[in-house]
Amino acid sequence: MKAFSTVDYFEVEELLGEEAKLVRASVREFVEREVLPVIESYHEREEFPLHVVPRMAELGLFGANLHGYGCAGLDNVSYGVIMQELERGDSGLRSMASVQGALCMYAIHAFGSEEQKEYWLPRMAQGRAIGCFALTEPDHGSDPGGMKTRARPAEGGYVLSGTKRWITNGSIADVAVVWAKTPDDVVRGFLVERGSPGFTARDIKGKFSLRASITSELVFEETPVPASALLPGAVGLRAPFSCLSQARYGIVWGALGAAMACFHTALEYAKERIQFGRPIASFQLVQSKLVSMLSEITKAQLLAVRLGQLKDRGKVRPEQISLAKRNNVAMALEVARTAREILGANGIVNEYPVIRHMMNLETVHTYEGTYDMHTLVVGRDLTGHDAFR
Ligand code: TGC
Ligand code: FAD
Repeated sequence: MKAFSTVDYFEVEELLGEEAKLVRASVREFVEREVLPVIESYHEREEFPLHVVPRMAELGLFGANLHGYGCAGLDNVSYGVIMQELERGDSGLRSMASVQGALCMYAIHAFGSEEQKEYWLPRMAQGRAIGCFALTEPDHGSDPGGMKTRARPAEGGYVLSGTKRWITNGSIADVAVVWAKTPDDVVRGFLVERGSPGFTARDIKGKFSLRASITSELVFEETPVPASALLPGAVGLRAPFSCLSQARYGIVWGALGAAMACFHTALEYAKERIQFGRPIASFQLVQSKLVSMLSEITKAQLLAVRLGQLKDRGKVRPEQISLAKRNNVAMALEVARTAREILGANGIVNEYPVIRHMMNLETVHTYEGTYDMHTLVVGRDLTGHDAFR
């Protein structure tokens, strides 16, 4: 039985275009052949499988919905399907691609100079350069507007000082998109290259979640950057937030991939596992869990496709992305926990992917805006009252 047909109860595939179907097949094959056989060992060692980057680039997965500069220029539904298939493998894999494309390449594409675009985008699309996106700080996570990192004008450019934390791809990145405030208190974006004086990256170890992903702390101690490092079009918090909208959109689909992997594993397990002389799939309580999982996945699939269609028409609002990110990640986490439960003791070992997805989704629930932040974003949109402060 094919995994996708198992988790396509409402024939959502019919709503995908031809491009998206082709993309799904090729990314699925890549993940099944090259990622699934090795991902548990990378997870165990707390390493990212760096060797898959050239293949991801060859498949056009970096910045796939961006146009020009060597990017694939796919529609947003196809882009979403890529994120879904990557996260069916591991959230860390999708994260790497999200940060590279939706955060870093998008920032350069949307706010960079022509020179910056021509230099970085083809390199990043080809996987010859890796990027990271440094917004969060040790004391400013949900509230990035309070950031302490500063960019002081100096001869020929700026001097950066401050610390960024929880930065995906941090220590493997060739370029960091760093958000800092200038003396007029305005947030600006800078492209800081690896090896810049006073710039160090240290990995955060001991994570129980997203272990097959690099997460780092970046320190800038009086780091000089040339004037050409400034992203000219990025002025104010709106700039990093619009990058977040791109990445959150990808997560809406990615979470579906993790949920599908868990559901599929639980269903197959329930059919095979015998207790009280019968497959556990024959018990009403187990069926009830499987049906609830399927029902939530199906609703989330329809939400993702509709969001993609709105994005393709240029009609999507950040608040709609917030609602979908909040919903689909919470759904995936619940599906993963229920799948874990159906697997009994086998649910806690790495012979099955469920516990890894479940732990990964704890991060996905928190990064790119926590569940509660997105509740408040939609709450503000509905009521007109800001409940953040
Ligand atoms: P607020 O006053 O709401 O907004 C400031 C300005 O930004 C505009 N804006 C947006 N624009 C585009 N897209 C969005 N999503 C936008 N959200 C806000 C807004 O219109 C305003 O523009 P202007 O021109 O009027 O100035 O700002 P606030 O300080 O009240 O913050 C609101 C809040 C809490 C929603 C925001 O700060 C927030 O989203 N917090 C969560 C932080 C977050 O998501 N961090 C993510 C870090 S990156 C990451 O986690 C990567 S994980 C790796 C991976 O993806 O795999
Ligand atoms: P806090 O902001 O301290 O929040 C703690 C709790 O308080 C949360 O439950 C939150 O919802 C709640 N809370 C906060 N404010 C309010 C309020 N006003 N009302 C109600 N509840 C509230 N960041 C980057 O910039 N780049 C990256 O590449 C990146 N990658 C990451 C990778 C991993 C593995 C992780 C774990 C994080 C990553 N992040 C990254 C950081 C991530 O975006 C932040 O962790 C997230 O925004 C939350 O910030 P925080 O952890 O400081 O939590």
